[in-house]
Amino acid sequence: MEKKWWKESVVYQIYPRSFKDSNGDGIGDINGITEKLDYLKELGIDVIWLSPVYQSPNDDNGYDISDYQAIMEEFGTMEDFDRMLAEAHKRGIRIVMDLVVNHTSDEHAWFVESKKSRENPYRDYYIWREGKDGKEPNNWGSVFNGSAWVYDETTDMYYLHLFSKKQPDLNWDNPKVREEVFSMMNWWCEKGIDGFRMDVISMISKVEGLPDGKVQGGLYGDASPYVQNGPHVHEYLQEMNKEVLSKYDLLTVGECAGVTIEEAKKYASNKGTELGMVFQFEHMDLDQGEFSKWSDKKVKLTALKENLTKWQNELEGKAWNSLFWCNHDQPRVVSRFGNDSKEYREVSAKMLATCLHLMQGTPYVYQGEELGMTNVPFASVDEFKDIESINAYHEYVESGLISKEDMMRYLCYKSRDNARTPMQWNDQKNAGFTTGTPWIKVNPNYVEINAEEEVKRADSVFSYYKKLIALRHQEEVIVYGHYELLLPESEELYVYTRELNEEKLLVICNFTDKEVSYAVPDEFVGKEILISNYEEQEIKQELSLKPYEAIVVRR
Ligand code: TEU
Ligand code: CA
Repeated sequence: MEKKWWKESVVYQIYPRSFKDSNGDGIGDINGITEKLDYLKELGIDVIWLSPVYQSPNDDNGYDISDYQAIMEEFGTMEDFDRMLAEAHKRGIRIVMDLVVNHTSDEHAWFVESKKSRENPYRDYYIWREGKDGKEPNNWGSVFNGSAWVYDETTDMYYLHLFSKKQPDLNWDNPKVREEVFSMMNWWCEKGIDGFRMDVISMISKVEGLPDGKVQGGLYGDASPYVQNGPHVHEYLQEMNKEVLSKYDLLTVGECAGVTIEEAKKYASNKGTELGMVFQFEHMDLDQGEFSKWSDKKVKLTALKENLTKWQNELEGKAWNSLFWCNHDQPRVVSRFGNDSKEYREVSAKMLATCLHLMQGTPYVYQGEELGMTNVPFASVDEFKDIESINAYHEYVESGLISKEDMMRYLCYKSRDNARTPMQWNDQKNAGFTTGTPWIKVNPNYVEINAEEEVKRADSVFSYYKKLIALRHQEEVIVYGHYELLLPESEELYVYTRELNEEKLLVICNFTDKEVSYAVPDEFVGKEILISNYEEQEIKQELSLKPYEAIVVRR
């Protein structure tokens, strides 16, 4: 397998708004990140993925960009950015930027022009269509609820927005759009950034004719078959590779909603013609219900194993995996796949970390995950800030599809705001995130769960992540070894091996709050434990695993 620095790295995702506020306005900022670089150095990560810091009216917290070459005022200045980049590089930490180019903000100069007239030179930068019988051009719903079309009086036409109304989709079929995007990317690369995480990049090419979608559960048609992995997406990414990516040494990861194995092999092929790796979401969708993500269904371990194993096996030697449990769009993993009770929070957070970090691929840690941060006890809908959560609440409750009580329960379980409350730095006011009023409430459990306490304590979740990250840097088998699943039928244990040349590891994870016994394969009996989340026990033939116990054994 071809070696690459980004295959051997661990990435840490920062959601700047919620990371660290340096000036008391209640909003995290770039200088706050610079202040905390030593904390990240201590954790041992190699790369930061920075969620968007560009100028934005913040309809979707920075994922609606009005100027790609300016920094959001609330976050600081371009000088602050340059200093952060230099300080990170000084510590051997690389910085990957979020690239949001499926859409812009409606306040971007291109869209302001585009709206002016049908003849405007920027008109074809976006996707404008005539109405059909006085209604929207098709039945597509937006990801953030409601129709995916907005009627614009000025020119008596509709524009497409797969996300919010303030996020009009760019028309990638227009070569001028591609040229503008590539030149902006080159500008950032020349500045010295180390890569891109590409927002919904699988959605940039739409099927011609924009056909109606199937209506299921909700009120609108499903656009995904016509916008995900569309007809020209690989051609456009190959062009991007040629014009930008191939000229620098970058980490590139495409956020690919709806990506299949076959598609992933094209996006992230080892040949390096498009991207380095993709984020796939199948394992994040296994606990969906009748109303897609709005559900409190629990995932079945066999389903989770089957899915992750498929990705491990099928991409090996052909493309590269990214590994994640969390990001700014997902609830906290310890509350979702683990157990966030007082008794089991720490041990289950460590078990989940072991399970993911021992796989093949590049692991991503989302801010606060390394502390075992949990979901948030939101008390009412007014406490949510996230456009997706607020819109979904109104659409489902007002249409009577979901009761108020059920919807609140689903939001507390799945809302993106679970991941967006401030980073818990210490047990002081506002968890040490800000001296002012935080833009979103702080999880009250910061008094017990916070970085200051965990950095000092040898058996904390933080110290455990630190060990896992260091292990990956030491052991090639963890990066490149072949993965094989054992016990596929077990609903209790996730067991797999990793093998490279003479090296072989056995990873055993108990996903339950009960003791479970396990018959260890002969070759591992009596062998050395590499890492474990309990007091180390001798590896006997018949192992008894404690609740949420995780053990890695070396042959
Ligand atoms: O998310 C893409 C995406 O597909 C979302 O629908 C995601 O599945 C959803 O938020 C989960 O509830 C990206 C960004 O990560 C997200 O923060 C942005 O809001 C979105 O694109 C639009 O830019
Ligand atoms: Ca601030």
